Formats: sequence, structure tokens, C-alpha cells
Amino acid sequence: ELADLGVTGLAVMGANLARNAARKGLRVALHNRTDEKTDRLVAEHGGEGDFRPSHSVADFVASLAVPRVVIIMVKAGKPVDGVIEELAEHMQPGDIIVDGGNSLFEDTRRRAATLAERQLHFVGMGISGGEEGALEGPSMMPGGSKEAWDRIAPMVTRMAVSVDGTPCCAYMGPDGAGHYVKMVHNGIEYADMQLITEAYDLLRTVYGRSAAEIGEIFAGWKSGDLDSYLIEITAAVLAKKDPATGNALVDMIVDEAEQKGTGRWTAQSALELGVPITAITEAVFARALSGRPAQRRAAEKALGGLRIEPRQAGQAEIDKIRDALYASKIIAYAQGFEQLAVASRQYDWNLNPGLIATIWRGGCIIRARFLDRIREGYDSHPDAPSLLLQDYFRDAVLKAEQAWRDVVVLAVQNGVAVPAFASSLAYYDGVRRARGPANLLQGLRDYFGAHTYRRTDREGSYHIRWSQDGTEIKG
Ligand code: NBP
Repeated sequence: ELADLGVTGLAVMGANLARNAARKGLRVALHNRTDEKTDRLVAEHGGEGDFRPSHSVADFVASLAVPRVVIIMVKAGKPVDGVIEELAEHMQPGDIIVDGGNSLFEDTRRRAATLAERQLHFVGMGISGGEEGALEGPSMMPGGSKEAWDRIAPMVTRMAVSVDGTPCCAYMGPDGAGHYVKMVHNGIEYADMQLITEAYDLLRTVYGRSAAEIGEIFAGWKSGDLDSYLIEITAAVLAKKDPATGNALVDMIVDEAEQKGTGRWTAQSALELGVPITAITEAVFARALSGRPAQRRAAEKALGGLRIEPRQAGQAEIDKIRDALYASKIIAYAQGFEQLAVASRQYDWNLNPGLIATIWRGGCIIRARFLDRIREGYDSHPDAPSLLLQDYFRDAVLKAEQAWRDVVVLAVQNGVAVPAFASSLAYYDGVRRARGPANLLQGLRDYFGAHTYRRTDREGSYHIRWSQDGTEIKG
């Protein structure tokens, strides 16, 4: 009998996804550009299920049952185009190509259109959960051909993790919808991690706590509203001792963050759509600043670094940092969900925010208790203009507000950068004012560029002849 599905690209993610499928009883065809990875997978894990290795694309495609289903798990970018081209040469109309990598949604839109012309189905599927998730059950965000998805859903859904009996895998929408949702997931992940880093920094620098002590604080936060995978692994990372020196491992790690691009893409898309996602964007910039060590060293020398006398912190001070973290996190998610809503309208995807929250509850990196709250909120108010206006989140932010302000003041007074805490608070303060200061901006724009303005008391647009007679004319 022929294989149920094939996986090409057997680096860590592809290999684990193939093993996951085989462990669920599927017959899995295997292929990788270099044969060594294919052979190693079979040698090391061949006993886990029914694998069908091939050393050529032609044999690989021929080993699949019709309609053929191939999941591509190669490096995002040009390699995906090359692999699609090779597969398409050997496939037939009605066959299904799934791209499970972190592809840019615009590439997915283009590939879906090109393959549709060749009567091949294309599914762009975001997969989150890292290598462990790929093996044990990730969160999966498929988009693209609905007809193809309906065919493969029974197979693919089995590979995803379930929470309360619901798989963390559901059809998101046409063409690039799945990859877009995965991209915003990663953007939120950037913001989440930056907020955690800022909380750690304050505890470390202002309150002089050791890494191990901060690890215990995070472990405590896990049992409250902040309960999430990222808080759990923060506690683990902070508790870890360096095997070589016996110091806390984090104290031995170079403070330069790397990035693969999904956070930057989220910010770029938000800029294009005009959605203010300040927390995610600040998180991307914070990584960029961390990646300029020579500049930071020179500036520390010229301007002076931290000038803090660490002080004692009681439970009340620590609780405030927790509250600031929680409120900022709510803002980051509110912004991310707003971006999804705007993109959904722009690209005609009909994204369902409650469903997105549902499939992010397990398997993925941002899995958290409060995604249940988001799901409940959107289930009862699918068209809520902002997460912030849902009862639960509104109450949570109002409750945390004073602590949040106190923590931002503490950071500013001590010269500790908290870009994500502070920009989340600035967003909150901006969004809760029905009338802000952009009236002056419009006046300035009209002054130098005759860009016109609208009035609070009359319809229409107007311009002042600033440098002539100063009269107002209707635009
Ligand atoms: P990598 O992103 O490191 O890619 C390595 C794979 O791509 C190997 O199988 C390699 O084949 C293949 N490849 C390359 Br590179 N260029 C190729 C080409 N021109 N033609 C054919 N194959 C080519 O692997 P990964 O970390 O397993 O990630 C796979 C995908 O999943 C990526 O899109 C990634 O962003 C995404 N993802 C990764 C994670 C994670 O935690 N790592 C999480 C979620 C999503 P070779 O063996 O012949 O060099």
C-alpha cells in the first residue's frame, strides 16, 4: 500500500513531525535534499512506525497514495520555491502541497495562486511548538485551499495536541491566512518574552535579586493569572546552574538576542496596515538594540551605565511587577488580535478570533491560561472592537493600572529601559482618550502642506490661508 502522506525536509522540525505522524498510525513517506538525514531518521526511529524513505523526488512522489499529500518542512524563503517546483513536476492535478514552515504570508499567497493555475492545491500551515511540539503535538494553523484542507484534516488534526478534547488545529482561512496567524503568534511571542525580560531586569537591577531568587518568583507567578508556558520555562531557565562554573547559567549567557524574522514581519505588516502594535514592535527593536554590543559598550563608557543602589523589595513591590507584566501582556494580545482583525478585512480571510485563541491554548509557545479567557470573550462578543473592552480584560487592566504606572515610574527613575511595559502603558493611555492631541498635528500639517483638517462643529474639510490673509476656506 502507498503512503498516506510525505514529509520532505527532515531537519529537526520535519523529522519530528514525520515521527509524530507515524506514531499516530500514518504511513509516512520521507525525503530530504541530502540523503543522510533521511537514512538517519530511519536508522534511529524506524521502529516507531511505517516509514517509506526515498532518495529522489520522483520516487518520493511515486510512493504516495492519490491524491498525494506532501508536507514541506524546509528552510523558509527560496528553498520552498525550489522544492515546490520539483514536487509539482512530478505531481498531478488534485494533489496537495502543504508548506509547514514559517513562510512569509505574502509568499504563501503567491504560491497558492501559481499552484492553482496548475490545478495543484496549496495549504500554508503555520506550526508552533518547537521541536518538542512537532513530535508530541504542536499547534497548527492551516490556511489555503479549503477543499484540500477538508481532505487532509483527519490526518493532520491527529498530529496536533488537544486541550479539553479540542485539537489545537483548525482551518484559518484562504491563501496566506494560516501563515499570517502563525506570524502574529510569533509577534506576540516576541512581546511576551520582552515583557518577561523587563520584569526580570527590574528585579535584578533595582531590587538586587539573584537569578535563582527571580526564578522562584516566576515559579510563584505560574499559579496565577500569568500561568503560561513562557513563565514556566522562565522559572526553569533562571533556576539553571551553569555546569562549567556553578554560576547561574543566565549570568553566563551573552546579552545579544538573535531573531529569524517573524517578529519583524509582524511589525512590518502592522505598519503597512496602520495598526498600532507597540509592544511587539518595541520587542523587535529591543532585540535590535541588544545586537549592537560595541555601540552599547561605547555609550556606557561615555554616558555612564546603571547607577542603581539595589534596594529591598517586599511582597508588595514584587506583586506590582507581576501586575505590570500582566497588564502589559493584555495590551500585547489586544494589539495582536486587532492586527489579525484588520488583516482579515484587508485580505478577505474571515478570520475567527475565538477559534484562533482556541488553537493557541496548547502546543504552541504562547500557550497560556488566559487564552481561555480570550476564547470565552470572543465567543460571547465576536465583534468586540478590542480585547481591552471585554469585561474580563477591562477589569484586569483597571485593577493593575496603579501598579503598572508605579512600575514604569520606578524604571524611569532608575534608568532601566522598559520599552514594552512603557509603550503598552502609553497605548493604554492613548486608546482610552476619545479626544487626543492629534488636532494640533492636523493644524501643523495644514500649515506647512495645506493638508486640510476637519472641524469638531461642522462637516467637511478646511484649510487656513496661513501665510496670506488667515481666512478659513472649505477644502
Ligand atoms: P531549517 O529551517 O534549519 O531548514 C533545514 C532543512 O531545509 C533541511 O532539511 C535542509 O536540507 C532543507 N533545505 C535547505 Br536549508 N535548503 C534547501 C533547498 N534549497 N532545497 C531543499 N531543501 C533545502 O529546519 P527546521 O529548523 O527543522 O525548520 C523547518 C521549518 O519549520 C522552517 O521554516 C522553520 O522556520 C519552521 N519552524 C521551525 C521551528 C523550530 O523550532 N526550529 C519552529 C516552528 C517552525 P539539507 O538537510 O539537505 O540541508
